[in-house]
Amino acid sequence: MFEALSSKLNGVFDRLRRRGALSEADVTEALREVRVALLEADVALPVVRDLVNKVRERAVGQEVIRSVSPAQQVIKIVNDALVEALGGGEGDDGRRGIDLNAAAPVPILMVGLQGSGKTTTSGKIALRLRTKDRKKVLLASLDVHRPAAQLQLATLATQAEVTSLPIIAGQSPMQIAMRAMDVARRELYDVVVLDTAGRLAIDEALMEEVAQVKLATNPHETLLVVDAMTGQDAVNTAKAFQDKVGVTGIVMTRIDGDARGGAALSMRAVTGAPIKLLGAGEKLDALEDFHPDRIASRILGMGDIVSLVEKAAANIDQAEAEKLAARMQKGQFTLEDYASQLKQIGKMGSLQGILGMLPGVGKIKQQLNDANLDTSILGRQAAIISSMTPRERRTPEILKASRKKRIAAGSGTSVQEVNKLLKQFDDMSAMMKRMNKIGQKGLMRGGLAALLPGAGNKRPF
Ligand SMILES: Nc1nc2c(ncn2[C@@H]2O[C@H](COP(=O)(O)OP(=O)(O)OP(=O)(O)O)[C@@H](O)[C@H]2O)c(=O)[nH]1
Ligand SMILES: [Mg+2]
Repeated sequence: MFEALSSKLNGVFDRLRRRGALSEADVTEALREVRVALLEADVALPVVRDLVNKVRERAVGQEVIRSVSPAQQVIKIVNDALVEALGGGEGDDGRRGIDLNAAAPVPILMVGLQGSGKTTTSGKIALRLRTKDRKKVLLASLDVHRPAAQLQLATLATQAEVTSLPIIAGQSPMQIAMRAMDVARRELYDVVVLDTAGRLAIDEALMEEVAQVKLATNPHETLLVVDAMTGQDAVNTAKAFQDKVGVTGIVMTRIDGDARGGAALSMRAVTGAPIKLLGAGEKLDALEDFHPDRIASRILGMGDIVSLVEKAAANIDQAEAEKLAARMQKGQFTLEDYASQLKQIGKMGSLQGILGMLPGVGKIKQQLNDANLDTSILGRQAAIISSMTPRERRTPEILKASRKKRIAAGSGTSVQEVNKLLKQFDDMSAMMKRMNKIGQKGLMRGGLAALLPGAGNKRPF
């Protein structure tokens, strides 16, 4: 969803890079373009103004003009300001999920406009709480306005393998809510998710009804579900719900669509409520944590290494990962291990998808799409390694010209490619030694990122 904004900003920074040294006028001009890009992406005007002013203040204070890499400095400043505007810097690492820190049963109230995704998100949250947090969850639909609404939630409950409150015809939303809490207390549920009917922000009576339910159930979280596709409207909606009902967090749905990134940026600033979760599809497992830093870096086209690592970690065979990590820690990482990491990367799916998350490649993703990069690079590197003898794999130092020639011929590649692979492997080993003390997680992260073209020596994070 953030691609449009991302490529806009990339254009701005490309120009900055080409210029080298920045004059103060350049900074002002860059900020004007950033401002336009943000506005075009539907970021609310006051938020844009704020961000631009902050960046200008900081940039001048840090003497961007005399910096060695002025463009990088501006990117950093814009990025930091974006993260802040997105709600970063709060909580542990700036990310916040659902807060369940209250006496059970913890009520969670779902509110939002018609069709924003409340019922689907209720199901997603139930699934997540049951599986990840091992909570006993009760789903209850207070939607008496749409005939099939309660059945829809019951179906989702079945899919998520949680209980839904038995439907009793003729009850009011308030009665259902009270019954849900009652059942939850008696049957010792940990969490009760109360799904409400969609309403129009301007419908006073319905807004009043949900406000009453809120008063009666005293939810620990009141989550406003907004559709990212509504852009600037999402901000107005959020504001109306915040004023009339009061919300503790926002769930932004349909980020899998081609929505513009701006809504996320304005949400927090306009409502004061943090974005807690993202809906990324119709399926029940399509629920993501909101990471301000990641979204900011995606907006800037600076990549999203953290989600890359997560994606990788989820696909890596755990036992193998642990074995690898142990070897890395002992400094015993060999080309054989490298080959096995290559295989893991193959499992992660298309390389294009992974590349898209790496710094600087977001904008060339388009061109990569038909370049068939995935199989060719990984396949060739694996072929090179399998053309080596076991001894060569263990001690690549013995690889001199003649051996390299043989390997190149054996793998159908060139000596150049063999050299490149060895160089990459060297960089990676060196990095691993440096990261020795950071622990297993850090090691895996470094190992994987170093494997990917272009990420190796420049960003040994
Ligand atoms: N692509 C995509 N579709 C979603 C997402 N969340 C919900 N939907 C779809 O949006 C449609 C409406 O979702 P619901 O969960 O019924 O929305 P609601 O807010 O409960 O609707 P009302 O109760 O009628 O107000 C359904 O077809 C969902 O499958 C999402 O994150 N991505
Ligand atoms: Mg619904």
